[in-house]
Amino acid sequence: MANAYQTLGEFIIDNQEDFKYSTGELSRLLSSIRLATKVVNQQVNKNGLVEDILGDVGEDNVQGEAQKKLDVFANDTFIKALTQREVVCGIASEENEFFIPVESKANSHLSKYVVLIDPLDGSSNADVNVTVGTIFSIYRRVTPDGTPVTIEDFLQPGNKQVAAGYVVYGLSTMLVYTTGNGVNGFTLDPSLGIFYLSHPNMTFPKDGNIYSINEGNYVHFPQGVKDYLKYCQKSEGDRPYTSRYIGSLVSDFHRNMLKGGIYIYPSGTNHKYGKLRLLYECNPMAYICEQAGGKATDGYQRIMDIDPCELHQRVPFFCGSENMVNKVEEMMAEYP
Ligand code: AHM
Ligand code: MG
Repeated sequence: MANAYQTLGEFIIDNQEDFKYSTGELSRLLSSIRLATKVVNQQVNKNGLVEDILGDVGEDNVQGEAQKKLDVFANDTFIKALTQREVVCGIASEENEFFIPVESKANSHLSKYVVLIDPLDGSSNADVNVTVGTIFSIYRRVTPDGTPVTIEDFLQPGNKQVAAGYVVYGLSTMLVYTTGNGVNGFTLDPSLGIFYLSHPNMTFPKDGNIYSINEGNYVHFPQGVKDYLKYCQKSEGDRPYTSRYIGSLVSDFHRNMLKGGIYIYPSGTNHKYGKLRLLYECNPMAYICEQAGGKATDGYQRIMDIDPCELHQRVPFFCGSENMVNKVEEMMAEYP
């Protein structure tokens, strides 16, 4: 049950029994993500000030210490929080070529969960002080407990996700997540370092009037997407719609969920399979989207039913208010 001013920590514990296999493991895992989020948030808020965060990886700062870009810092922070607390048996990150097995130290019981993460999505926005995000996706491993994780544990379709969430480092920092029982959003009070439940039971409006796409790629788009854009821009009924594109999936998605809208990153002659990664970006956002009553497809089929074949696989992504996604799918179907 969602109560106003409930903290995220209280909410995780109170809703523990929602999890199919409730042993407290998933709660500990979510708590570790919450902790890492606060650490990353601190650095995001100081972005542009802290010397370590400025500059490119590989350069040394004046103290001779290796400089770290914000996305590297975020990646290290999440990996550290998850491995040191032994709340996962493996991690795959958009920033790492291979998955990271987590081995249990001493005799402590190793978690059954794997996490896939995009630690700092939209990171090119960080250089210009515009909102960035974190996206995470959690699965139960499929290989036997106690054995080292394998690639199979990570290459699961999105419909097997146990939980997924995102953090938006915006005017305020929000963590939004689902464990398959609706979507709830928590806002960080930076003075106390506590996330409070601010957006219980978030839902996607069935319809909307915002479309988010990088229109600079127009010439590369499939004809179905070009037709849909013409439809959005036509003066008829409640159209033309409004175009809004931050270039940070988390922020574009978040706004569209609150106001009603669609996000599209299609395939194109310049991006054969689109740009976004199935495992780190599309599946978790699709899970949240569906849990909030929206729809997420690759233009033809449900994102969460795609069987992944590699860790960094890209797919076209159409996600948002159900009626808007249905409309663009109708147009895509004209060009199978
Ligand atoms: P990233 O994970 O390298 O940051 O790329 C993902 C981001 C999304 O957040 C955003 O919607 C998209 O890339 C923007 O791409 P483009 O600049 O091609 O429009
Ligand atoms: Mg990303």
